[in-house]
Amino acid sequence: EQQTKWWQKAVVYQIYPRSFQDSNGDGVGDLLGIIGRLDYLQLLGITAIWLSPVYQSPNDDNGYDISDYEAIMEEFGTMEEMECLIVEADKRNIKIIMDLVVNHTSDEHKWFIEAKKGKENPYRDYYIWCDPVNGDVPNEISSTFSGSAWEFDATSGQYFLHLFSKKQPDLNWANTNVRQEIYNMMNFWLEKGVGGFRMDVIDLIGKLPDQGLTGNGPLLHQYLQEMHQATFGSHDVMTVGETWGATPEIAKQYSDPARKELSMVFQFEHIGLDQQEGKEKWDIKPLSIGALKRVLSKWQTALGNQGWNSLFWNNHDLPRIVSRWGNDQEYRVESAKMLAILLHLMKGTPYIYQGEEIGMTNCPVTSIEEIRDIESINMYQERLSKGYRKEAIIQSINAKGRDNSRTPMQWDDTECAGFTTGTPWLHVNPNYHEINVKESLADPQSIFYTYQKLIELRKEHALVIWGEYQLIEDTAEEVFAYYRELAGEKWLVVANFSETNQTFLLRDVMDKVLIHNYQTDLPDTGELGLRPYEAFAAKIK
Ligand code: TEU
Ligand code: CA
Repeated sequence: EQQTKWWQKAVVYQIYPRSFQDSNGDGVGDLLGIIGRLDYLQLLGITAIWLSPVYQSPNDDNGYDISDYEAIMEEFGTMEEMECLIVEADKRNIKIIMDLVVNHTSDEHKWFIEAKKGKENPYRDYYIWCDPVNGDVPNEISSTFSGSAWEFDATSGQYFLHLFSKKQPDLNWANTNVRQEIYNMMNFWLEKGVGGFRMDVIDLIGKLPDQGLTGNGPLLHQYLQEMHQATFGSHDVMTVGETWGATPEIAKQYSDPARKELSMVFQFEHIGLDQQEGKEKWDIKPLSIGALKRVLSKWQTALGNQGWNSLFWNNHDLPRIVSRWGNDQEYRVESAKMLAILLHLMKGTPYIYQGEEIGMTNCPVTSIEEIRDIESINMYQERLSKGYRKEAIIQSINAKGRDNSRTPMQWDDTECAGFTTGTPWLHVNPNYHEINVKESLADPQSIFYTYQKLIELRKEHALVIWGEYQLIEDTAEEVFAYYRELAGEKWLVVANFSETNQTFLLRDVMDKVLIHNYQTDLPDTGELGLRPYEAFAAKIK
């Protein structure tokens, strides 16, 4: 068992600050609100917080459009409060992982304000400019937020590139001044004692836009090795890259320790399994459990010791998993626990997104006026203009829209779920009366205590960190079962990933059941009847 890094044992909790806890009644979450909830996070047992961006921003993309990397967004609080959060978290053995958004800035960043002044401006080449081609956009690159990725700038008669919103111009990473400015900023945060960085769409920084190439450009890994050397390489910190297109081979390039790049990446292969081939995220198809088993098992074994896995179902861009692949009606508790047990006993660093630990659900809307997310709003306009029916578009947004995961954290059953005493920036999910932290802490059978137990098991057993993974192939399609083994100790994890009764033939003899999402005894061998979403882990003889 190699020398274990702290982030190989960590469990990371993602906070979307805007929606976590408001402390001053303006309806927007803030840093003081987070500080006030650190004891809750310590009770859960997490050891790191991935903090979505808190830097100065006009909030065109809710903070992923940064106008000053070294100042705190006014609505979130002050730099002193940020430093206090780092200190208070550290007292509870919780590290703060900052969200590094350096593929692009806000168009209100001083660099872009300068760059737009003209072609001769020293900051012009901090961004990516192109002359029109045949009086039109330079090429067909499109924005993730609909439409062309090229925006015309009348002052200079050129286009600038934005892979996201028009207010998120892409930085030109080929410019050494840009890279040096980013490294200086990263060192500013490292010197404040942050525990590392989550790197937003980091696979895009090597783009070659004139060749229409966006992800995995030829200089990408050279930039990351340079960044490692210039910043976090001399600190014991964690770095996780958001790399939508990563395969295991690509993931090894990012996370093989010998390459001195990143600690790990978020891969999204499992996340794409309910998306129709060659279509957009909005065009969904039923999930194949068999495909999910194959994909997650591949990632469990393909990295070997040349990289490290991240494990997640949720984040601030994804619909809530219990609504997406569980059952958020009659089996909400059982299916949320099943999803947690199945994922958290796999190999890799697990990430819990705020509210996942209490089984928060999607929040369907009936009209676009209820939606805040720029991605959904732009898609709505685009699909309307293409003749899609409004009901169909709203249905897509209710299934996959990002606001599903951004409704305020549900703390208790008082007004606005205890999130704010003011008017929340985004509606609170009306089911907060039944689904909230207060109710979860008072119920020994709640989803919260399943997450707490899983985190304990990870802290107590090296097998969860280092145990070899082996999928059990000959099971019913809907039954996802695997072994973990280390130094002669063997665990069995079994999950009925469906709302139908299933059976599972137990070839082993169970020694001790470690966690189970139903409150009845399990036979120690032979044919098991699995109830809807039934899941357990057991040590076997
Ligand atoms: O997301 C990258 C990204 O491509 C996602 O927007 C994803 O493609 C889409 O949302 C699927 O629903 C990162 C951040 O996580 C996201 O919040 C930002 O909007 C985006 O980059 C731009 O910074
Ligand atoms: Ca506030």
